[in-house]
Amino acid sequence: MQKMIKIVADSSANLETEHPGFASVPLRIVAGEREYVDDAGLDVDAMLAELGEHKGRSATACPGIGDWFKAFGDAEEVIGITITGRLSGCYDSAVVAARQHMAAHPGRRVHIIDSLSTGPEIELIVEKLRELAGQGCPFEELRERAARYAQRTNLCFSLESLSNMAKNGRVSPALAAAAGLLGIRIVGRASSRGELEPLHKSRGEKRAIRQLWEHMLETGFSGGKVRIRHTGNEKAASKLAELVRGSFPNCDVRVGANRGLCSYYAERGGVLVGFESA
Ligand code: X90
Repeated sequence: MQKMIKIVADSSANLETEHPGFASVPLRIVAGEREYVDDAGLDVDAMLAELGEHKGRSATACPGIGDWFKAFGDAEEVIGITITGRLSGCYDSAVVAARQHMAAHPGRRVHIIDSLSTGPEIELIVEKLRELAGQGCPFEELRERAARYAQRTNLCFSLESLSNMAKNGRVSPALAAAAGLLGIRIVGRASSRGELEPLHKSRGEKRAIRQLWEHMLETGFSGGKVRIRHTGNEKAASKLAELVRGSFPNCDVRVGANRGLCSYYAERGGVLVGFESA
């Protein structure tokens, strides 16, 4: 029997449910004495409510090397994928863990992919990895095909607040100030270098959703898969899904909620969209 390649992703992928061939590696959100582990046990709504009350600083922490070892387990072959290394130490810690793991277990193979993105774009790549691994695709080929697929996946978003991004040095205070204006949403995308790239300052949610949809079409969306993840904004997420289905009735589009890490940074109202382009 062909051995199964294990797929591992950090919790920014919003895929907290583990399966035999898949493990999620949690990031942490820290606010004063409180620490929230972004795993299946996290109550995201309660976390957001508590963070809303919290007056002091808050921050996030990427997984340690030991967390990655745990996720690799005793699999012979592992492909891991992380949030963009431009904004997080996740990729670096995964690479160190992979190197040590292979040194300790000769014959085993671990490859780590930097998604240069987060959330629902990673979700799409994980779906592809699982599909190919399930078909028995060999390790080297899986690496190559995943890299090729990732060239036609994209992430765009609409954010009502960038205050946690700015407080943790991940975007400029000037951009965060613009996002903080009443009714303004920052519509943007993950750049090819894996950074937050603002595209529009949209007035009102309706316009923001329109701009997301236009951006998708301009980027070459033509009815491929779409994964929409929101933080407390099912309404906007569903509206966008309707727009997509209006033009592509048979499109594979799914709407879901962000887990802890994405919710912390996307904040209430935030919508993240992963989509395939041609
Ligand atoms: O290592 C850590 O502590 C985690 C830091 C993560 C920082 C970025 C999180 C982004 C979450 C926000 C909007 C999308 C931005 C896309 C940029 C590639 C989602």
